[in-house]
Amino acid sequence: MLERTFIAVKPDGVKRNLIGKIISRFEEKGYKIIGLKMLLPTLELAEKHYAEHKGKPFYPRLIRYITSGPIVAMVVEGDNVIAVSRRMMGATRPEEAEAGTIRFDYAICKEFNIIHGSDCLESAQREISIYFKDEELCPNWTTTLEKIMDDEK
Ligand code: IDP
Ligand code: MG
Repeated sequence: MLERTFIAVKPDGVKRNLIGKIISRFEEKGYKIIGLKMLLPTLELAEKHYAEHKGKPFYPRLIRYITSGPIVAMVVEGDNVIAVSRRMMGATRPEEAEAGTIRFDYAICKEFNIIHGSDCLESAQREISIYFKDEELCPNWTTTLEKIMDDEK
């Protein structure tokens, strides 16, 4: 099913100069980036994004972390992109992430784990609408992979 998901390179990923490498993983897979921007999350934005974690012991540190520097926010589109991008990211705790995943390759601690990705359709829609206005998205272009798949139909 064609889906959209919200992906962000977190402040530690930006500070470690990994923006390009992380964006590349999604481009190389064949997904289509239809929204992209760098921003410094405000406290209000961070609290909205991570509302589900409010009250948990790590919540104050999580909010401090995500507002500690710019993030690179993306909307990525593709077949089953929500579940597959979670697999590409790897488990929250990098030591549990499969070898070859983004978190396995670039992170060593569960707190500073480089990347965020929506975990289900509802979160994806909610998170995309927190970070992007509709008019900021550019869905109307065709990737080479989409063209190849179309031509083969
Ligand atoms: P996810 O990012 O894999 O979806 P969540 O459980 O939704 O993981 O947690 C959101 C973020 O909060 C994590 O990516 C990580 O940065 C941070 N986090 C999660 N659990 C802990 C913890 O136990 N201690 C510190 N930070 C945590
Ligand atoms: Mg999560």
